[in-house]
Amino acid sequence: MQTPDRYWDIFCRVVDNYGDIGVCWRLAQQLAQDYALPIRLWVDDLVSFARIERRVQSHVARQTVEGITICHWLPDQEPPVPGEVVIEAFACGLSETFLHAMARCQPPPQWINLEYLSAEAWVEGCHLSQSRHPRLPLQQTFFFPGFSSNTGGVLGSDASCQAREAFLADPRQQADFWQQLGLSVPSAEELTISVFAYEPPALACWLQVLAHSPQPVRLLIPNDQTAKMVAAYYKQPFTTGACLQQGSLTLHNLEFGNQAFFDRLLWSCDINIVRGEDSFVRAQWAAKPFFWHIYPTEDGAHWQKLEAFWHGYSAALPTDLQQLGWSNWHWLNAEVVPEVEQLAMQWQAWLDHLPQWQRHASDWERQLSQHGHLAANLVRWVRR
Ligand code: TRH
Repeated sequence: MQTPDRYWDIFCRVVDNYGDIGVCWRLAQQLAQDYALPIRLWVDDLVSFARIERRVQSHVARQTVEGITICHWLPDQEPPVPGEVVIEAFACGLSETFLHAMARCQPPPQWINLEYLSAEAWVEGCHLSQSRHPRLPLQQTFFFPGFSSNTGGVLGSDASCQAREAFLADPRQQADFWQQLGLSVPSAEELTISVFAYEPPALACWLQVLAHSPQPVRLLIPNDQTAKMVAAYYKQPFTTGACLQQGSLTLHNLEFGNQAFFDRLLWSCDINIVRGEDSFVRAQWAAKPFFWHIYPTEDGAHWQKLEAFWHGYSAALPTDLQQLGWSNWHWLNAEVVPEVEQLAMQWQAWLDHLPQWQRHASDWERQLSQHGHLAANLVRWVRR
């Protein structure tokens, strides 16, 4: 028998992209900063991590950033003595060796499986459900983020909302941000849209629509999959820092920054296109109109997830706006590309209601915090 270490261990396996580490890093920081908890974050892919957090060195096996111990998680290289709380993110799978080490602890660590965020109804029934290990004296608890009081809530913090308010109230901070990007402050008539998506089949069609827009449009595209599509469409290089222009449309390729940079990008734009899980949540906290390009799954199950969220998100809107909003979320996610004329009409109809979308985004942001933040809910449950 051994006593568990004082740490909270978070295990993260990067499946692809940045969503898994994005969620784990935000959670780790919040637990460390707001609750003074000693956090060890185990990540199997430090290269991806370093892309969204510059202070992380991808070749260093153990390092400390923001007071958090970051360890390169290699097969069978887990801590010999587990921490008092073990958070397994997205069922990433703990090794047999580590599970046995957990089973030797007295008391055994609180083993929490942090699941993916979904607005689907079944989540409420599964949140905080428990499962016994088939052989070892261990029990895991499934912690489901979600959008109701019967779920774990979403990751967010009062401090970040206050930072957003301060940023939006301060033209100097905003000007500094645009300067950091090497860009001018957008003019009043210009529409700024951040585009952090995957590879939407309708992208080229939408770019054509925007190029003929009656007002100037500025797209800010982090250097990832969508940027590659842009390069292919225009048959021109579109790497970090590059700028392309067509008609009313200007496209800028942005270098990745850390999560605080990404938040400021969302706060600075009139409209945001986001994807995955963490960027999707941050767009909601940005309180700006947004489109969700959901992570597509082969079995098409992502449509249910998308519809479930849209259903809740749009519930307070009049029916005509619900339909208009959904039709625009739909083309972004659809495999079938619409006709340019059709998309132009749909898009313009949506834009004509921009003030309503903006009000709605602000209302939703206020509503979001009512279910408690995920980190707070997690800590409360562990200390129950
Ligand atoms: O990058 P994502 O789309 O990835 C994930 C994974 O693919 C995962 O397998 C899948 O299940 C999941 O999506 C749903 O996820 P997301 O949420 O968009 O995460 C991106 C993270 O990158 C987020 O934390 C914000 C961060 N980021 C920065 O920190 N700086 C940047 O400049 C940019 C563009 C993003």
